[in-house]
Amino acid sequence: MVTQLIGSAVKRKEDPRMITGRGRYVDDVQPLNLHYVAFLRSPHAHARIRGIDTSKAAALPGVVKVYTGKDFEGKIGSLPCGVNLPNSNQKTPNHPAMAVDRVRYVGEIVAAVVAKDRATAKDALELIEVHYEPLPAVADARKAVQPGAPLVHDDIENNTAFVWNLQTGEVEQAFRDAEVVVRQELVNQRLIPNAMEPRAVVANFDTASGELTLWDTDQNPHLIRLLLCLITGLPEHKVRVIAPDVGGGFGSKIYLYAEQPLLALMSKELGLPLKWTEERRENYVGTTHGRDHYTTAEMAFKRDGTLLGLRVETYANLGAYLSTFGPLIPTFLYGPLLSGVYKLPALSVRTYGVLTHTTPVDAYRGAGRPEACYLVERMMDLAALELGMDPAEIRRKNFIPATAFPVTTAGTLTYDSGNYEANLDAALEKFGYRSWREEQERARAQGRYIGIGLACYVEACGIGPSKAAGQMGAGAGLWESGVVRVHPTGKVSVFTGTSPHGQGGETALAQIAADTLGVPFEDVEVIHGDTASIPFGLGTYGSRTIAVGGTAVYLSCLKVIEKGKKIAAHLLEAAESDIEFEGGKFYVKGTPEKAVTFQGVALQAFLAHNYPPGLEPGLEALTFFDPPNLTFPAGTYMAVTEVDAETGKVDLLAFYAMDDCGRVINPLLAAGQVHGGVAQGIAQALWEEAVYDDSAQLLTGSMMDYAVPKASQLPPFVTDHTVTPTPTNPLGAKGIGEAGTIGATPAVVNAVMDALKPFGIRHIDMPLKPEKVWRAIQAAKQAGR
Ligand code: MCN
Repeated sequence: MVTQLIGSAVKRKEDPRMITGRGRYVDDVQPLNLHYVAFLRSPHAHARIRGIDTSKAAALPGVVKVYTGKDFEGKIGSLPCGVNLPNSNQKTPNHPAMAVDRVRYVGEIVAAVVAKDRATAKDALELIEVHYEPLPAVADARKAVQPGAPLVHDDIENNTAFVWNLQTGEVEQAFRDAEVVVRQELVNQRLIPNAMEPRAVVANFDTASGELTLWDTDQNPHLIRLLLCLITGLPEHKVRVIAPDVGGGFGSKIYLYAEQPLLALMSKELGLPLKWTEERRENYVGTTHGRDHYTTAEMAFKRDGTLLGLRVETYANLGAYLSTFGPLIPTFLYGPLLSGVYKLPALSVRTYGVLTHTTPVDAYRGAGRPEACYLVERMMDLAALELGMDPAEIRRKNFIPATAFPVTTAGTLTYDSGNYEANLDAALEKFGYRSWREEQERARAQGRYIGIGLACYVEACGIGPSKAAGQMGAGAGLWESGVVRVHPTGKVSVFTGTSPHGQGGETALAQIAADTLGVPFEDVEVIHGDTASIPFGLGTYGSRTIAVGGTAVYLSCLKVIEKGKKIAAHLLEAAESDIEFEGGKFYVKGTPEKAVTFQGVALQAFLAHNYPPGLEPGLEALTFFDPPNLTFPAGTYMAVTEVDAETGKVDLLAFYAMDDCGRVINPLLAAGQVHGGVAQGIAQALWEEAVYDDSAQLLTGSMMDYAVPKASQLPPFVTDHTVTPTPTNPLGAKGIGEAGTIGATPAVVNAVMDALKPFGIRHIDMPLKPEKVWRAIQAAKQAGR
């Protein structure tokens, strides 16, 4: 029986429990005698703490203890930044889990209350008296580097945590040779990840055994355990971290935050199980943000549209402290991707990593790659405008040809495989590019402003290899573990070090295992997210579950089959070299009726009665897979927008995505990933932005002010894919989890700018809210355009 599960649109295994309300999230964990924690957070962006009086709060009935930063001095080390960028003069400020004498952003923790219930803990917060001496603050990265700007950390001059450079090819020469130079300042605004489930922690220290169990809504439980132990001294082998069902993360749940070590140590000291669940307003200030770049870009061309060079300078706002992977995002995950899908001969990138009095910034879906793609794809459209070329044709002219792969780009990455022209052709055909252009002409004749925007993205994901992490100065491996445990009845448990939190990994990994072992899909269960049951793993981010974790599972399946062949050869009285395996059966080559089922072999592996001499019983395999390279998915996206010239309102008429993530494991889930990502990418283009005022107060601190998109604002998406397998892993699969966020944003902005072309408007920074668009139209009209 060949099941052909790989490539099938199998429905998600996890859905029945999720959609019937039986998922189990951290907030559902209720150990006996559970107590609750509430955190007091700074209302000031920058202030000295002159004193904290906790006496009234401590006296409130039901309060167990009130903690301040002094209680943890010497007990919790600096919250870790896991990156030390080479050759960047990086300065990593001390990051206390709880502020002691100074606060540096609104939302920083200054005290904690432990109480018998949530309401009492919250009431007690209001009784804590903090004497703050407010200090000047700065929220904008460009202002923060100016002389005289308030310093976030006294010893970090100009608030500059690092300066990172990448230079390849003869950039200056490229600009001297240029016939046309396109120059643009671009804002890639700050975004706030909005996972459906906010962060939550339950810590339970068992005073008898000395073991700590930490339920944590995260994307990488082993890494959280490692970092937690490194800064608290808790012994790693006596700490169990469990990420049960996790309701989304989009990158924001990768990091070790203050709350995990604080709850761990408070639970240990009090001998009580403790729970903290973030409220949405806390989430807006206490959980990392994403993006926040100010960039100047210059692109050099010949008049025929040939790309000669790109020069980029970016001020990346990192917030008040360097988050766990913060420095990686605007550097190694950004600069190298600025080659895009193009033959770029010369590239120069300089990133200033800037500290400000704002919530720390780290990876948000796409993490550096959306910023790169937005820049490259906006610049290509601006060049097309300047050169009078069709946006599709200027891209086609500069594509890296399919014959060039593997190819090392000006971004110094070696792209594994790609066929960008075939993808563009398939896209233009499927999207009806030509007929939309005709529709645009008709609409213009009627005074309507329709715009068509293209973006051809490439990204780097399937993150490993570990060696690359080392070269980037990141203190983490990037391999993945996968265990395939066959039970005596032939049922299979798969243990993965990845930690899905919405992607459908339980289903996709089961498809890989079931297909490879030839067992029914229902016979495979995927287990993840518990350090006590799975081998060390690195988790889910960088769209790596399938390419890295899936490969580890696949290779373990092959090991199981290899051992199975030895057992089958013995049972069938044949030479091992004569045993074939297909469709769940071991058989003798040329004699398919001489066969034993996978289940029969599994049973013998455990009975070991009639068994090859010298062979260990049992049927289980473990693989740690460290990929030789990243994978480089690519694709063409197209948005069609209509701008109401009277109000500036943008309507999205259509959205199309043609992805190439190599071999697709589950087209339903892959399309789901694209849908979610596209919604987020569109939202950045049109609606979402975190806004700070001049005193570094977050003005968009709740869902009332921060425009998370609604389904009703989005058109139906048309998705399809081309297939260019990667040689990086035996599945041929690249990642798809972030593609939508990467390609959608420039496609939409390009579409709006195309609609505004008759007004002579070149560029408006995101988000393209009606007021901004209206103002640009008014200004253009007044200028007589
Ligand atoms: N898939 C496939 N074929 C491929 C690749 C992937 O069928 N060649 C499908 C699989 O079903 C797999 C899913 O797509 O389960 C995603 O796989 P992959 O691209 O390997 O990405 P990851 O599972 O590693 O997910 C990480 C990625 C990232 S980095 C963010 S951020 C993100 C995202 O996925 N956050 C998400 N998708 C999210 N989806 C939800 N619902 N919630 C989040 O927080």
